[in-house]
Amino acid sequence: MAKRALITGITGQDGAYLSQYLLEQGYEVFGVVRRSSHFGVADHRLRWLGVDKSVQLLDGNLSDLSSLIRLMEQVKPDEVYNLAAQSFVASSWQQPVLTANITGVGVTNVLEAVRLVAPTARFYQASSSEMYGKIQEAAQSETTPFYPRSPYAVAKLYGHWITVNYRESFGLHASSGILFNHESPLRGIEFVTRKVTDGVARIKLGLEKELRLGNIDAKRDWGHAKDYVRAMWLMLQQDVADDYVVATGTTTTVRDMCRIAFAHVGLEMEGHLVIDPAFFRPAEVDVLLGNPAKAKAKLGWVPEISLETMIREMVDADLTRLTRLSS
Ligand code: NDP
Ligand code: GDR
Repeated sequence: MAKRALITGITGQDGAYLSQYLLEQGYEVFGVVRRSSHFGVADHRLRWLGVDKSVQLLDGNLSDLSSLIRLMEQVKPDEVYNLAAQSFVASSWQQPVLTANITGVGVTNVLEAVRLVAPTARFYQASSSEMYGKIQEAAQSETTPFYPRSPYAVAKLYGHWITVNYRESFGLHASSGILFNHESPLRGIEFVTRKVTDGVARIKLGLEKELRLGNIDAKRDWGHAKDYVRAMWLMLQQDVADDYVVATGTTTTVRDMCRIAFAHVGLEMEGHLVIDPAFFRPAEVDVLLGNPAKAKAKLGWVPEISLETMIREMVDADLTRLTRLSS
């Protein structure tokens, strides 16, 4: 019998790549979709990967426990991946209570539904390197203390610890993946890599002249979403649930990431890049650098796609999209 996976956040970047990966492994894939007035738009990432017809989308919301209980009864999942969240750090200062409710307490709703209806299902929580915030160690591992710097990171920290707590309290097979930034052509346009690759493509095509960014001195450990969803799956295949850092072990400034994108289309960054204070954050995470040694040793996981390859793939995808739109 095919294994059954239930994914919250299936319409997001990771949800799309995880669906594709699980379908390749022979899973039946179910996804939670929140109701929107824009019918037929939510599954655009699944369509991009050509998997929209192969997954089953079901109505639910992380803030509605009864919807999650009903979904667990209906799907009877072997594995539950909780990827849904208000995931944009900058928005979390504008909507701190919603962020706490969905990104934080929403995790408890999913865990409660699992505990009450599907207690033998394996559970994955999408935790974040943002929890390290003002870093307490040069390279962050599973033992590095946390210091969150945004309402988003505070909410994620709650989600992380409630996952650990349900594992320890109720014996759930609940794992927390502390994933560092991961990107792809399916990344939301508001995140810096995609904003840059879309902006560079627009400048190349003569649609825009400048690209406006905030703090380009910030450093991130960027990987590819395709590599990172494999690590999520590997965590749930272990006999014992645990927490893992997933990262490349290399950190790069926003400035240098930007330079890769401009260079790919033969343009100089200088002359196009404008620093705009509107994009600075009330509190910044200056640098993140993950130590993925545990994931390598225990899961046999190593990233395969470099930052350079990924940024070039993203620029090419944006050039294709924009060319299609304007033709
Ligand atoms: P996205 O922002 O692309 O996707 C978020 C998903 O959550 C979307 O499917 C969205 O649905 C859904 N969602 C939001 N609110 C609700 C709600 N109330 N009920 C049900 N679903 C909801 O995020 P990513 O794919 O990039 O990230 C996946 C997860 O991993 C997130 O939890 C994120 O915080 C976390 N993470 C991401 C990292 C990254 O670098 N990408 C790194 C570390 C952690 P809709 O389509 O309707 O908006
Ligand atoms: P982040 O990603 O906050 O790390 O969260 P984002 O790409 O938004 O920012 C990365 C860094 O770039 C700086 N920056 C800008 N960011 C944006 N979005 N727009 C700009 O114009 C800009 N200019 C500079 C930011 O200040 C920051 O330092 C992502 C999300 O996916 C989270 O959900 C996830 O948990 C973490 O990664 C790990």
